[in-house]
Amino acid sequence: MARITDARVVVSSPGRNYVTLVVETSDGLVGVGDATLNGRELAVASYLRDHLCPLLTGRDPARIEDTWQYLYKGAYWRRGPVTMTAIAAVDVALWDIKGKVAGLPVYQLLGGAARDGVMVYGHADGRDVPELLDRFAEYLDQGYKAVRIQAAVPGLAKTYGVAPRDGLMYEPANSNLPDEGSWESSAYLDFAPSVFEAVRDRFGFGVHLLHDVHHRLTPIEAARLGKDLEPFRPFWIEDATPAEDQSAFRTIRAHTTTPLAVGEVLNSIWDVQTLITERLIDYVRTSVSHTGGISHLRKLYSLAELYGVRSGAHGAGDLSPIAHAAALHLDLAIPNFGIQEYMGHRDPAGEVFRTSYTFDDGHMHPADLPGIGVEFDEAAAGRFPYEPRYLPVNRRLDGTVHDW
Ligand code: GCO
Ligand code: MG
Repeated sequence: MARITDARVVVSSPGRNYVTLVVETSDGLVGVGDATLNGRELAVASYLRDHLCPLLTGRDPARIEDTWQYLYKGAYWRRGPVTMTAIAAVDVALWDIKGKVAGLPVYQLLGGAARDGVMVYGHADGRDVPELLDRFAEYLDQGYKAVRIQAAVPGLAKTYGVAPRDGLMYEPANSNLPDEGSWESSAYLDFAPSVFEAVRDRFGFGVHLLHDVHHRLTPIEAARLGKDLEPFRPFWIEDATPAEDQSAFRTIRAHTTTPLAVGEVLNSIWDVQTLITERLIDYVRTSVSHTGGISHLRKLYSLAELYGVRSGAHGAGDLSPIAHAAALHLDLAIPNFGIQEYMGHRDPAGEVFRTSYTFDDGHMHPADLPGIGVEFDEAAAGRFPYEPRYLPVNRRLDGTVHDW
């Protein structure tokens, strides 16, 4: 029987910070997992390094479920982003190893492909509506069938989801103190429908439109937004209210047929149990990296399947290419797949993470290499040392801290 001989954590910053777990076995195989929790990276790195890695050495890498239960129940302390991201990294690394032992891509171990490819959505943003329309057209040219649309709200200095200038990411992380966004729900609510209207007027109804509210509205405000957007038939509105308040979705649901998505900040099946079993949402956004790995997310998706809720996994660029590959394997295999977010990764991430997944006509495929299909170049990672970064905080115009 093979044994785990080493488990180590690599924190690097090829373009942005990533935490990577590397697991080695006595038969010479290497598995990798993503443990990146944007803005709180070192907490997970420590959880792994100081608490989980010492428990992994000597274990049988084939026993994925046993290891998951051992780490989860053995901690005594339950759930939470740090714990669930750390366990996820171990879980994905062990699935990677199992695939390499079997000589099969992970999606084959999960039951095989349930579809030919995984529909992904990209991000179009604009400092005004004309700029958004231009960027939207670029996504259509690339073959995307679904695009998220975000435009700067007039009167607000900075809007979530919109890069402040060319070449910057829309969440300009600061190394000293967090950047500060600005917000006023009334201005946003008056403006948002006109963005959808402009996109539908120009591009018609043959493409899916998504939109992220990023936790900013009250339930009744979210209900109003949902109603106002109905004529433009959004694929979903995401995180309309702060995600941790599951019962808020009862109010939204009672007023609108606009599909609802939530869950990227949630970390376990128990965090979304009410949302799913009361059919309060249409898409669940939990990700492989932040929700305990393939083993746990697969159970969550099975629960969702019973209630007609589909997957719509978080796939922002702060999840590493390992996370994206793992997501594609699961997306391909589950019956209730909905859509997968794909923001992509900027160079030099490609020097550190050699991926094999493919994009064609708006759909992705994890490719057929054994395991997860991402090679992690540790030496290259060493050239990009960790840089402390914070996500922005958000304030209303009167200075009150608001959800970012
Ligand atoms: C999304 C997101 C993200 C988050 C980011 C935080 O893609 O839907 O909301 O971009 O803001 O992942 O780290
Ligand atoms: Mg989001």
